[in-house]
Amino acid sequence: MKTRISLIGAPTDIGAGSRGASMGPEALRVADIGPILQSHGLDVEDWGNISGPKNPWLPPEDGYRHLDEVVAWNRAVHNAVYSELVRDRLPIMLGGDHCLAIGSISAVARRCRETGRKLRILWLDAHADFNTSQITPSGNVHGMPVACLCGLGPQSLVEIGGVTPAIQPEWIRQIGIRSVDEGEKRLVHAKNLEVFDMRFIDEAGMRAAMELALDDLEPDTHLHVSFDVDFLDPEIAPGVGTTVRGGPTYREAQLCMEMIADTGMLGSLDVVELNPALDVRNQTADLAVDLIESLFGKSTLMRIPRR
Ligand code: 4U7
Ligand code: MN
Ligand code: MN
Ligand code: MN
Repeated sequence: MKTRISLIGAPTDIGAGSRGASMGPEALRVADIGPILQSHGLDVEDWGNISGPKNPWLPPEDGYRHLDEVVAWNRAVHNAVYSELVRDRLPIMLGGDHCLAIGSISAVARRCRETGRKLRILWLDAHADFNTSQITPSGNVHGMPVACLCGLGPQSLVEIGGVTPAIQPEWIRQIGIRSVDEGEKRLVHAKNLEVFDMRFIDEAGMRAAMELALDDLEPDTHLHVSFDVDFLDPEIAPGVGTTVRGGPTYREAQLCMEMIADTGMLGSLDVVELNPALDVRNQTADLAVDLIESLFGKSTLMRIPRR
């Protein structure tokens, strides 16, 4: 059956440490995300943007910056993503900063509970996003979504999908990680998160990392990909607020996407943290769209026939 995709824009930088991720959805549309996916034979509906409170740009309070506004945006994302899943469509949430993955993944987890499907989450990111209000160096909620989804966070955020915690730490595989704060590192170890960090990718290669990350899928597994654009090396992807050097190259990122496509199990996607205010001629948005094409099965090279 033809893959039915729904684009949902969430134009906010409410959880970020710099302004501009709110322009991400429009930059991805300017990079032709919809028409390009359609050109590969996919059925694409673009729902336009959801809305939420403006960014008051205030300092953190009790370890969270803009908690009420972050909750409002995540409820809106949850509702929009959940509706598309119920319609049996594949939602692509166009962020927006990464705090919005609390809403999208809460919705996916809720739908998986209702349909009895196993859930696996690939977290492509330079960062583990496993901070809590006690240990965060910044108070920015985009550094906390994985912890919130695992039940470590304020009641108003952890309960968005109805059941707390939304997910178990064992359901996540993190790829490309290279910046983790001190307290966050202890928590990653304590909760036993599966992390394929850049050291692992340097030593074993992207292929081995992805083989291990994808090794326990079953025929009816729902695979969610949370793609933080700062996963990519900043030399190829400058348009993000929190660059960390030493990320995956163009080819490593392509292989990562192609191996996910090969599973045939992609069920939902976040594209977050793209910051057009920091980009150069929309190149990071263009690159993100190029990689998303591979995620949906465009393979760049022909296979050499074997005799
Ligand atoms: B992103 C940081 F301190 N860890 O918590 C924090 F380094 O969604 C950065 O992955 C978080 O881009 C980055 O503020 C969040 C910082
Ligand atoms: Mn992130
Ligand atoms: Mn990041
Ligand atoms: Mn970031």
